[in-house]
Amino acid sequence: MPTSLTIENILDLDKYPIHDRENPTRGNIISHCKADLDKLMYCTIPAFVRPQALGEMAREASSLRKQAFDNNSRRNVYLQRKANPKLPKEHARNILSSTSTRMIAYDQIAENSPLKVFYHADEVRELIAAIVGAEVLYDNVDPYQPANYVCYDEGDRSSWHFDSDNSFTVTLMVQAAEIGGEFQMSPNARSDTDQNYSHVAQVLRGTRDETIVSVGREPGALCIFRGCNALHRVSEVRGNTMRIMGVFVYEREPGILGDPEINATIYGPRVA
Ligand SMILES: O=C(O)CCC(=O)C(=O)O
Ligand SMILES: [Fe+2]
Repeated sequence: MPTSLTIENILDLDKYPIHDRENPTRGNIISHCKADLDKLMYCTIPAFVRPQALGEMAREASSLRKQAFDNNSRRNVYLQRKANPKLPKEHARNILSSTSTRMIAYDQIAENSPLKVFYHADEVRELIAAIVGAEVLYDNVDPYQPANYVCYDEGDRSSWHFDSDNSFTVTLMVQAAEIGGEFQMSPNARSDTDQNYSHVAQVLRGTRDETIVSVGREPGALCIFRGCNALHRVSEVRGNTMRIMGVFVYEREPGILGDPEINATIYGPRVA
């Protein structure tokens, strides 16, 4: 891995001149992405990261795979692991499904990793801020959360859920699975003011499949989505190629840390 990796080694700045605020191509990327995010609840920038940097990320994630925390659980869409006996069996809160992913935390990733160089680059953070309509964004300062690799081996999947903390989620497809590992979304499943429990339960029971879209992504694609209100899942991975996702956490306030109890469930007992 090169020791003095810069953002130009990771992104093709000729194709995506995001370092130049006056460049009309940057403006176009922002306006397209903003419009998609508003309308579809997600946007993607295809082939954003150079293949060589993706290769380095994939090699790093594979070499860290043995140290990853096997995050296997049964959970509801609100990321809770227990049913609520006061609510009916068929209530959305009481529908639990299995999830299994392999989490590689920020502290396990090399300082000079292309994943971290990408995450900490001002150009990237400022682009994302413009797309999500934030005046400024800050890096998360938790020891484990800011940038992760999430790996899916054969049989792994992430069941339907809403992301809890943030109004948007940022992912980078590092390596796709041979079969499966599809990112699916039911975009307007709830809103900030309406939990829409009956609709959510219908999606979970498979009776609202017409609301589900597949978000196609080739390796190198950056995806920003409204994971807080768009119900989403990753279908079961098949075949020998590990699905590797980079996941990034940006904040609207400086100095934000994760909740240690939640961290222990995501990254394992070593962080407790
Ligand atoms: O792996 C993905 O495509 C999305 C995973 C996910 O649900 C998330 O990062 O919140
Ligand atoms: Fe999610």
